[in-house]
Order: sequence, then structure tokens, then C-alpha cells
Amino acid sequence: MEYSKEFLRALMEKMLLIRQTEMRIAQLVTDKKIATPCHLYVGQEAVAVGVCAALEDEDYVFSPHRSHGHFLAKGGNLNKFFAEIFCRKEGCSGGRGGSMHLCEPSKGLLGSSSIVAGVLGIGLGPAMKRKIMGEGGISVIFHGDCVPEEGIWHESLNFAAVNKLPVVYVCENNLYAASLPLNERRVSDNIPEVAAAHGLPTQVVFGNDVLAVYEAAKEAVKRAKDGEGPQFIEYRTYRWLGHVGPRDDIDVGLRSREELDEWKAKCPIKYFSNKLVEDGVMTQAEYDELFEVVNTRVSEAEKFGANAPKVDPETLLEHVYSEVE
Ligand SMILES: Cc1ncc(C[n+]2csc(CCOP(=O)(O)OP(=O)(O)O)c2C)c(N)n1
Ligand SMILES: [Mg+2]
Repeated sequence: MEYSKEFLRALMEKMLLIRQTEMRIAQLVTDKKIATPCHLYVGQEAVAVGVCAALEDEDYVFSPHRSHGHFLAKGGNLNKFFAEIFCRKEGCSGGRGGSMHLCEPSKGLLGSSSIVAGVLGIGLGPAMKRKIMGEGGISVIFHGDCVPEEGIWHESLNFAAVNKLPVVYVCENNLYAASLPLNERRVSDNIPEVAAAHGLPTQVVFGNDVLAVYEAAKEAVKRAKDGEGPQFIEYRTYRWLGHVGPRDDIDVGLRSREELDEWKAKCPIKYFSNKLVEDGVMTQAEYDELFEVVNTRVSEAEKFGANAPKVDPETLLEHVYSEVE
């Protein structure tokens, strides 16, 4: 497969943007500068970036609690993102949502939700509307490996399959759900088999190779857009940090140092940057420069967020009720 240098460079830049943003937030949480609970995306960057590279602005993306990567990969505004993380008025959700409730409708980001499996039903509505009205565009529903343990996952897949809705389900299987590993929650590591039983074409792909992620997503998106109904992809990946915040979950006995190190050796960013340098797409010096450019962007956005005006408590009840005419 041939890719342009610009395309490959853009993938690299997006992954770096997510990594550096997340590492910065980890530090801000440690320093107690951020209060909203942050479920960090470090280690999984290739999934969000590869999938979103296969999408248009009009395609909708729905995310769970671990949504920073999806927001940034789909083109969400970095200043508004940081302002939301600092719970400021200029945040993408007006400073009322925090880390787990991000949205930017102009980029197809209709909302992330802290409720595990919450978007499994919500993501179907726009897909159903588009099917009925004969409009283009699809819904991509990102979810973790714990979501197939919720009833609505089955209802959602079944409903989408029966109605041939333009939906792509993206399961980010990072082997853990909060404090439980997959093998203590399922009889086997068989999520794609269950998706297939609901009638969805499924793919299982290594989630730390951004180009493999992109190719699988491109195929699924095409099929969904061609009217072939919902598609399912499981990306195998790993979160480097704890379930929430900057800890590493070794301290609480959830996983071993060996396992974490094994996955760190499969770092999606290192893997891709090495490949770009080896293939002559960029020199090491160009990569280092890109790293610095991204770093500066992140620092500036952090400053914007930290210095943005706070939400006025007088407005607390605004946006709570909607008048029905
Ligand atoms: C309905 C509901 N039940 C429980 C929780 C608490 N909770 C938050 S995240 C999470 C685990 C999610 O695991 P997974 O889907 O694998 O995503 P990951 O955190 O690994 O990205 C749980 C149980 C919740 N937010 N909502
Ligand atoms: Mg998980």
C-alpha cells in the first residue's frame, strides 16, 4: 500500500499530540492542578488515530470514559479540550462535563459518556436517522472490552444488524476493565465471536500498528457506507497507566511489571517513528523537530485552559432543562 508523506506525517503528529497531551495531564493530576477524573489513553494512541484517519468530518464518533484520544484524533480543538479538563467556561462542554464528557459537533463528536456502554444505544439514533433519510455518514462507536458484558451491547449490535445501520463498532481490547482482567470476567477471550454471532462481519487487528488499524477501519467504513450494515473490529492494545489517573496499576497488584514492560516494548509511537525513519519518510532530526512543535502546541493549549475564566456558579442551572414547545 502506497501512502503520501503528508498522510504518514499527519498520523505521526496526531499520535504525538495525544501522547504528549496525556503525559502532561498525568503530571497535572499528580500536581493536583486538575480535579476531573482522567482515564488516560497512553499506549492506545494508534487506535484512535488510525480509525479517525478513515473518517470524514460528517462521520459521527461516540466515545466512553477514555475519550481524550478520540476527541483529538477526530480533530477536536486542543484549546477547548484543555479548557474542559480545567472545567472552564471555554471548554468544549462549557466546563460542565470534564474529561469524560467531551463533544464537538462540527467534527462529528456528538459526545462521550462516563456511563459504561452508555453510547451503545445513543450512537444508533443518528445512524438510524441517516438510513431513513438516505443521508451519508456513519456512526463509529468506540468501546472497551468490558462493554460486551452489558446487555445493551447485545441489543445495540442486534438492532444495528437487523436494520442494516451504518455503524462501525470499535472495541479497544486492552485486557482490563478497571480492577479486573479479562480472564476473570469472561469464559474466554471471545468478544469478536460473540459479535459475529449477532451477524456482524468482524476483524481482529493489532491495535498498536497505526497503518494496520487504518486499513481495517477503512474497509469497515467502506462496507458500512456501501449499505452493508454494521461492522465490528477488535483492536488488541494496552493501557500503560492505571485505570484512572497516572498510577500504573502495579502498585495495586492488578498486573505485573513484566507484562507492562512487554507492552511498552510494543509502543505504537516508537514503532511508527522507527518505521518512518527507516523508510526515509522523515529523518531523525525531522522527527525530533515535530516532537518539539507538538510539545509547544500542548504547552500553549494548557496555558489557555488553565487561564480561561471559571464557570459562573450563577449559571449552574442553565442547560439542565429544555423547554418543549
Ligand atoms: C454502567 C457503569 N458501570 C460501571 C461503571 C464504572 N466503570 C467505569 S470504567 C469501567 C471499566 C471499563 O472497562 P473497559 O470497557 O474495558 O474500558 P477501559 O477502561 O479498559 O478503557 C467501569 C466498570 C460505569 N462508569 N458505568
Ligand atoms: Mg478495557
